[in-house]
Amino acid sequence: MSKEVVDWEDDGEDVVVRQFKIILLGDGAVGKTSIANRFAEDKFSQNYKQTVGVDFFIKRINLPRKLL
Ligand SMILES: Nc1nc2c(ncn2[C@@H]2O[C@H](COP(=O)(O)OP(=O)(O)OP(=O)(O)O)[C@@H](O)[C@H]2O)c(=O)[nH]1
Ligand SMILES: [Mg+2]
Repeated sequence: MSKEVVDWEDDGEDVVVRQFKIILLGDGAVGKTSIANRFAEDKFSQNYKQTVGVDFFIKRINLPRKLL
């Protein structure tokens, strides 16, 4: 799912903001939290802590306009 809004940088240049929501589903202990944590925060832990319910991660990526 993608939502598009126009935002403005401090320097007055307008930027396009696209929001994507990605849902990871799967069997327990297969690495869903780990891959999300690596992507969003570039972290990894060998300790297994079961996710109860759902968990949320947010990642913001700046791309040059020509890639949008
Ligand atoms: N060696 C190795 N271990 C991994 C990798 N990905 C995850 N693990 C380990 O596998 C275990 C389970 O990882 P999680 O990311 O918590 O798994 P999950 O799918 O979120 O599990 P639930 O929340 O119970 O559904 C943890 O101990 C992680 O450290 C990987 O790529 N390599
Ligand atoms: Mg998990």
